[in-house]
Amino acid sequence: MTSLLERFLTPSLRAELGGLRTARGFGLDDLIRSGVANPDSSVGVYAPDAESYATFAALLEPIVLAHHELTELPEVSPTDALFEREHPVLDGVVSTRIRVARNLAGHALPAGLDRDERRAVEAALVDALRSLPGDLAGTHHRLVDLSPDERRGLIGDHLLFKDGDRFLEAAGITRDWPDGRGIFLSDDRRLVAWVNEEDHLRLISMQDGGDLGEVADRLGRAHAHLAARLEFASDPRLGRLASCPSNLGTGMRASVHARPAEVDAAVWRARGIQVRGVHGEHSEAAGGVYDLSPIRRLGVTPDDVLETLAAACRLS
Ligand code: ADP
Ligand code: CIR
Repeated sequence: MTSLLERFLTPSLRAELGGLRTARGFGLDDLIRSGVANPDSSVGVYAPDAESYATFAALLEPIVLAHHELTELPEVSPTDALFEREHPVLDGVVSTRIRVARNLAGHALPAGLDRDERRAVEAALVDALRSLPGDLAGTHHRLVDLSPDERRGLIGDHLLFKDGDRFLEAAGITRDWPDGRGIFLSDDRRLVAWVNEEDHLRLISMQDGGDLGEVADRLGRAHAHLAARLEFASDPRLGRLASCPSNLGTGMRASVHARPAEVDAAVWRARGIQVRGVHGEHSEAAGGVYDLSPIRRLGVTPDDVLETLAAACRLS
């Protein structure tokens, strides 16, 4: 499989972009480190700052359009309220999860953070997370304070990000690991926030079973609370800005763990659905359980993402 980086970075484009720098000093080499080190990448680039999307648009726009299967960039107006429509209970589903990727305006993206700026991002996020009310309230755990056993347990329970991701590592996103990283868990463990993994914030709502409406409602309430206290980076055509072009737009990955009759990834891809293993991206299925999620996150609304997921579940 050819990465989108390899497909679009022609020798002439490399020459054209080679001398450019963002105001923070990031150049083409900083964007493409991961795809160069990992030729099996599907995308192959991570933006080190928001400005990269403008400075290196000649490379990143074709990648964005191809990934989200668009012919032109849409006008988007991200809202703090995520959902307006009702969503159903999905049958035959093991568990349901929706996450959004968010980054704070005015800071470098994770590939471009140094230790001090990463700690500043962490402090702002933890402050806002600690103010979540009611059923959303919980505890923040700094990664440095979790023992190897505690980390393994949380990863096994699908709550915590894994470490040692070679794609993130090559991009420089794991620099100074585990400093400045952490996980916020609500008391019932159904609202989760990842701090300074691939993005400044991954806000996650998840629970066993298929109650998509309840998972969406929880995420919507948490997102509105945080968006009232933090400024998330966004762009009129790219939506919410993220490290990876696959997460622009809504920044939303809505997934189910399920046992689909159809397990051919190419068939699902043609239906706009990505199949992942049971421990997330680049993992394997176990016991016939797969992770199914809509691929498009840009040029669609959060409600559209959930409706695509619900339609896929009816097919599986
Ligand atoms: P992300 O969704 O944040 O892009 P991953 O694909 O690495 O990242 O998944 C992160 C974790 O979330 C993994 O442990 C994965 O098993 C878990 N996960 C994803 N979808 C579900 C789901 N529907 N139910 C339970 N766990 C899930
Ligand atoms: C890659 O390019 O394969 C990795 N950097 C991961 C890309 C994100 N994956 C995805 O499909 N959303």
